[in-house]
This record gives sequence, structure tokens and C-alpha cells, in this order.
Amino acid sequence: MPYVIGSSVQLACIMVGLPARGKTYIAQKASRYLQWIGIPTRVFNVGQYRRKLAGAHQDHSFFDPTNAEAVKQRLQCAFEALGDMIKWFKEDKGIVGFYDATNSTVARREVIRKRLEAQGIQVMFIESMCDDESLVLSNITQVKRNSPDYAGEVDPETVIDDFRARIAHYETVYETITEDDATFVKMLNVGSRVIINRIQGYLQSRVVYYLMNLHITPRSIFFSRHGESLYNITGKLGGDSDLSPRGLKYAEALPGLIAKHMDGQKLTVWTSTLRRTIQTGQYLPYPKLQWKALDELDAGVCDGLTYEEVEDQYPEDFALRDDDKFNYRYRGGESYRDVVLRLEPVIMELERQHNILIVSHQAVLRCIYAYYLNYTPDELPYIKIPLHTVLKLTPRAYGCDVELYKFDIEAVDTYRANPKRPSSLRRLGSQRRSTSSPTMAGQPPALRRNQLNSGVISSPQTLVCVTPPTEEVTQVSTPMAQSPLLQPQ
Ligand code: ADP
Ligand code: FDP
Ligand code: F6P
Repeated sequence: MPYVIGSSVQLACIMVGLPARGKTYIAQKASRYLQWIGIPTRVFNVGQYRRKLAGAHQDHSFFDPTNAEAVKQRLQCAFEALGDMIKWFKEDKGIVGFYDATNSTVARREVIRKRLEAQGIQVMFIESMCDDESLVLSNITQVKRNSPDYAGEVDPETVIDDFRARIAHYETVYETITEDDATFVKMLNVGSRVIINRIQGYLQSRVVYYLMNLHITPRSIFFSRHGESLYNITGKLGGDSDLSPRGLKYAEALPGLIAKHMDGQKLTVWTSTLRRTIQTGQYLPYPKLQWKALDELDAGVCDGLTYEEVEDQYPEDFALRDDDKFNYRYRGGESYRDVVLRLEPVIMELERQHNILIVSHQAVLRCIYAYYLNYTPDELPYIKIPLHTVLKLTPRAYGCDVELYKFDIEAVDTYRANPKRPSSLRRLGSQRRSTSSPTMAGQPPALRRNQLNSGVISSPQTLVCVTPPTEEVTQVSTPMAQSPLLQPQ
């Protein structure tokens, strides 16, 4: 890990900005990234405390700085959230906490800074400024309209007017960061200009570098495993074998589906350096890039063996892998944890890029998918990414839409369930489900935790339709942590 476990450095990232400037979006994304690389991170959203204390349905007058009673309540929420964050740093040994509120005055920021620094916690302010009125309006109509603050409000104009009045209240007191002795990063119009001040150390520079790579231009990210390989047919792990005849058929069919989705837009194809992914991408008429980092998890001495042979020849290792698949490192090879770390530059580049199709392997795609959908290390190695299936991810405000396109070309199933734990995973073929209720019951624990942290619960919806040449399309709007590939039985 780049982060040294047991490090005493703890970092509080204090968001700063008027409402609808992407603060929650930035905090959640950065938190997801840090968690994915193994750094304990959490977001504390003051809006959520406010909704609990004062109720969700407050109109703009609640945010009027001359409304003394509301100011008192808002301060109480702010300090409760801050107190919880400090408790989390102290008791749960959190490493990076995001304190998500407007923090719009120097006085408020100074109080927060002093309280945190008194506890030995580093403070970094992250300010998002935006003077692009059309972007702010689109943030209000696309995101704030769905906030619990406006639940039940059907008239979009009422929401827009009220939210604009809320922003206007904050504008009367807002002070941009000028505290020269503070550590801060200031982003203007989604990173078109970035100002940094007194950034130091690994954690701070990691966060800043990540933020500098973010963009919000709509795009699609496609994932595909290589077509069925000769090794897949015989159940052998790893290797560098060619595609089977069915795998080649998949390679031939893939361009049709992608072209339909791209409709003339630009796309870049990333493959691994192994033959099976290069052959899968061979008919795709787009620029291609081979990444060594996208090669399959290295099975070391077990490369070329079947699961049965591994169990036979390395019984202890086989059992250890079932005990802790994420951390188990093959002799002379890799663990899932190792793969996550080698994929970190891929993720950084993915954040910078636009439409991308990644043709890679079972373990590698699980790791990348886990980043987008916020899976825990425990869940990650059991995500189902079947052969001859394209996944389309469309990043949204606080999450990702996922669509699965399963081709009608047979392939073996390379998925091995863990016999030591009850399977919480379903086969792709039985994924027709109704998730129209945004209830959190019945979802994996990680989802519940994440949703509570974020303060945002979007309503998942499922659409199922059948379109040639694919056998089945499953489309699911998901909050960050939710996925059609990991479902309770
Ligand atoms: P806030 O927390 O500041 O009230 P949100 O995070 O809820 O705002 O707003 C989410 C929206 O902001 C998303 O639609 C996202 O595309 C957009 N967004 C993300 N980053 C930025 C940014 N740097 N400036 C403006 N809008 C942004
Ligand atoms: P959010 O957008 O996260 O909901 O007005 C925006 C808001 O945050 C309110 O919900 C929340 O009460 C407030 O910001 C918290 O910030 P302040 O304490 O600085 O007002
Ligand atoms: O079987 C296909 C394959 O890509 C192997 O090359 C690789 O070792 C394996 O899947 C990874 O999956 P798991 O971690 O579940 O064994």
C-alpha cells in the first residue's frame, strides 16, 4: 500500500462553497477513491444533520443569516457533525474525513480549524467556486430537485426559485478563502483553474492530484472481459492463450453493440497486453491502447493450473484464499490488493478521459468495477463479471448507471463461489428484479453504510428489455454503492 498502516497522519478535508457547487459530489468521489486504495475515509454531511434536527422541509428562509433561531439550529448541526467527525478520528482511527457543509465564512472556518488542529488533525480546505450560471441551474434541476429537502414538490420552478433564494442568502455572507496560512485547494469552474496553497505530504497531495483530474462531461465507460479463451474452456487459470471459436465470435459481434451506443462519438479502447484481450478488440474500429496494468491477476506458481489442481497441489494456499480472497497473494504472484494498487494509475487516467472501452480480465474488471460501485474489499473478489457480456457505466451526480448487455454467444462459466461463505451473489441470468423502492433493507451492509454516510439516497429503478444481438439488457440506476452484479439471494 502507498499508505502506511499505522501512520499517525489524519486529515480533515473541509469543503467550502455556495450551495450547488459540487461539494457533496467532490467529497463523495474523493472518499470513494481513497477507500478503494485502502485508506479509511468517511464523509460527514451537515445537511443530513440539519434534516434530522430541523426537518427536511425548510424553505429558503431557514438559510437567511438574519433568521436568528435558524442560525442557532444550523450552528448546532454543524458542531454535532464536527464532533462526530472528531470522534471518528479518535475512536475509529479514521484517516481522511470530509466535512461537507458550505463553511462560507472565515469565522466559521477558523473555529473548525482550531478545533481540529487542537486534536492533532491536519486541516485542508477544498473550495469549489462556479460562476457558470447554466451549470448551477443544471445542478439545481438535476440534483437538488431530487433532494429530500424537496420531496413531494412537483413543480420544478418552485424548487428552482427556492434553491436560488437559498443560494442568495449564503451569498450575502460568503467569503472566499484568503487565509494565507491555511492549507487549501480552490477549484474554479470544475477545475478549469486550480489554486493550491501550502499542500504538503502524501495524503494531501494525493487528494489534490485526484481532484485536479476530475471532470463532469457526460461519457460512457464500457467493460468487457475478453472472449472465451482456450484456457477458459479447460478451466486453467492465467496463461496467454488464444480465443476459442466462440470467443472469436464474440470479438466479431462486439463492434456492432459498441457502434450502436457510440453513434459516431469518439471512443478509445484499452486492452491488456495479453493475446486474448487484443484478439477480442481486433475488429473494433477505434484507437487502441495496451496497458500492462490491465493484465490478469498473476496466479504465480498456480498459473496454468485448474482450481482442482491448485486444491490438490497447494491445499493450504487454496484454503487461505477462501479465507481472505482479497488479501491472499499467490506464491510468486499477486493478491487482489496488489491488483488494486497497480490499477491506481488506470483509475486516475479513467477520471481524465471521456468514452472508454476496457477489454480486460475477470479479476482486473472486478477491481475497477468496485471503484465505481463502491464495493468493500470483502465483496470485490466475488463480483460476477461473466464472459460475453458488456457492462456500460454512465457516471451520474452521486453514482453510476449500469447496463448489462449479455450476448447470445455461449461461454463457459469461470466463476468459483466460496464454499466457506454463503453466496450472496446471483447469476446474471436471474437478475430481473424490481428495485423501485429505495428501501435499504435487504441490501449488502456496505450499501447501507455508504448511503447513510453520503446523506443522499437516490431511488434505484430497473428496466429490462431484450434487443438483438444481445440476449438480455439489464439497466439499473444505482446510487454509488449499488450494483446489479451483487444481489442478496
Ligand atoms: P453542493 O454539495 O455544493 O450543494 P452537489 O455536490 O450536491 O452540490 O452538486 C452536484 C452536482 O454538481 C453534480 O451534478 C455535479 O455534476 C456538479 N459538480 C461537480 N463538480 C462541480 C464543480 N467543481 N463545480 C460545479 N458543479 C460541480
Ligand atoms: P447540502 O447541499 O449538503 O444539503 O444549503 C446547503 C446545505 O448542504 C444544507 O443542506 C445544509 O444545512 C448546509 O448546506 C450546511 O452548511 P452550513 O452549515 O454552512 O449552512
Ligand atoms: O479463469 C479466468 C481467470 O481470469 C483466471 O485467469 C484468473 O486466475 C481468475 O479468472 C481470477 O478469478 P478468481 O480470482 O475468482 O480466481
